Amino acid sequence: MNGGEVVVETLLSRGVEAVFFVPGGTNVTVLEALSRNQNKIRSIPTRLESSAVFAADAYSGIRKKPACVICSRAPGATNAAIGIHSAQQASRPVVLFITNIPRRLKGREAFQEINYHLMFADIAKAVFDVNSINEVADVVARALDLSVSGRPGPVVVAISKDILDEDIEPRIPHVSAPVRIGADADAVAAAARLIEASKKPIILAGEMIGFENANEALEKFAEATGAGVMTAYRQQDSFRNDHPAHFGHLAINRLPYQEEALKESDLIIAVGSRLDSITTADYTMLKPNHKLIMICPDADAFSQWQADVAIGSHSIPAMKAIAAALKGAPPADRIAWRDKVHKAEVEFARPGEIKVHGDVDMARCINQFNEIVPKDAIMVSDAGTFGRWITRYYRFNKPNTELSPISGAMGYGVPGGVGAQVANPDATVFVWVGDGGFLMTGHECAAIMQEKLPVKIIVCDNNCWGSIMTHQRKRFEGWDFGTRLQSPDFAKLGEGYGMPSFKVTRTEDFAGALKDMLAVDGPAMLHLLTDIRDISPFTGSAQ
Ligand SMILES: Cc1ncc(C[n+]2csc(CCOP(=O)(O)OP(=O)(O)O)c2C)c(N)n1
Ligand SMILES: [Mg+2]
Repeated sequence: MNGGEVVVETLLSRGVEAVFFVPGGTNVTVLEALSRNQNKIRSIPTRLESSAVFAADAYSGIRKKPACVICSRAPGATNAAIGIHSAQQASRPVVLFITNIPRRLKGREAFQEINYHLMFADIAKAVFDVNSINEVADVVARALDLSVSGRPGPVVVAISKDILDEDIEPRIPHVSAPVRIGADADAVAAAARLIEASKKPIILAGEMIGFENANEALEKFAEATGAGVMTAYRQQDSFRNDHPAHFGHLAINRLPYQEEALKESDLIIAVGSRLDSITTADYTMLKPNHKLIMICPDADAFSQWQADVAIGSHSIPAMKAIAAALKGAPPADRIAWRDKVHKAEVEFARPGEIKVHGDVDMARCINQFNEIVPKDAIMVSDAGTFGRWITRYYRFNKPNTELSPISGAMGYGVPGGVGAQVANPDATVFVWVGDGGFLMTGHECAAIMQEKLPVKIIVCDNNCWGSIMTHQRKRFEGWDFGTRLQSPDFAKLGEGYGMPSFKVTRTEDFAGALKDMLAVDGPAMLHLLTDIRDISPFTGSAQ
């Protein structure tokens, strides 16, 4: 077998089913081997390496298993870096294979040479350099295993082209048993006592809930404890929004009712969360009135917090064990408080409160979207303030339905739609993207068409980089610079790619266009024109 075949055999041994790639002169053998295994590993070419990594991130978010990316050396690898950072922040097991310059040229700033250890040191779980053909299978297997162990994350593997061209009869390492990290009995008992003593407990549901398929277990845990549930940043699908324990989403904008609930609360139970900066309001969320129970499979995450009970565990075993250790049902006053806070969340998500200036009221559009689109549709969102209308008004009532860049990387949306649809070919996949974000990676409509992926794209066009314009105006009243955009006609652009496209300029036309879009048997685009004054639903008026 040549080195490329060894790579592919090892991917097959680990059950890898999808590879996203941009071809390069150095990865010919790998792609040749992949081309012969299309029935086992679907290999999707994207038009840019960042798109390949975003697609892999989205894929692994839905399938909860590693997704691979193949790109070529320095120019390809640097393009891929934004996606590796994003996968790190989202805890997604993406394995990036960089097919590298020949070994004999290394260390002399040869053509397209970069030191990947230095380049990815801070954003990958590990960077492996394959030194000989003998190591290929071992290193590839190790990279895949590492990507999903503990807290999942991206791993980078660099393999020189000359290694890939050599031949060997490889020994593919056998697949090790999945690592289960369980809860310590003493810590479980201590957690149960803290919960029993609490008047107003809040569960904070982190990114591991979705990845570990712990949504149902979380619901049971919430019911056993009587705690409210706040979902961590961009984890809105981790807990049913219509559940009476739902306290909303901890996002960039802190909401008064959430602040109030946190102020009143005496116990935070962080489950499957590393307690990232946005979720914790830049690490300021915990106050002296709070006890903290922290459950996380990554031991390193505990060093940032002074938990009262620290449980190094996956979510399901810890939640089950704590629930079993609780004496009795939650008291009535705890449930009454929970219901009160949930009511405030329901009010907050009711459209009509924000006065808009233009003819499109995004709140009402999302409300119609809630009614028309199947609840198990996957919502892929790019970065941008248009997304706040979705996070505020869309009701996530099914697991596995939210994908967005936890890193805030623009350009995630359309490639994320590619990955989501490959991960679940039967799902209705919606991509929400701004006019700014679309022009970063919207060209992946070409991949959508070529791969026949029925992704539906909604471009929220406010003719500006709205998020940044808002910052500018907050700092210097009435001033903006470099944030107004002269955007193309996105509906025409969609047609250019070959997808039926619709344009909406008034709220009352949205539902009809959405239905038309859903009736398209294949990809479709909706160009939703909003007013430049209606950027955000968070400041009284929409601006
Ligand atoms: C790759 C990248 N570049 C720049 C930014 C900074 N940034 C965040 S949001 C934003 C504007 C988004 O504009 P658009 O997609 O039109 O959405 P809007 O905010 O207008 O709804 C920018 C430039 C970023 N997050 N990611
Ligand atoms: Mg915009």
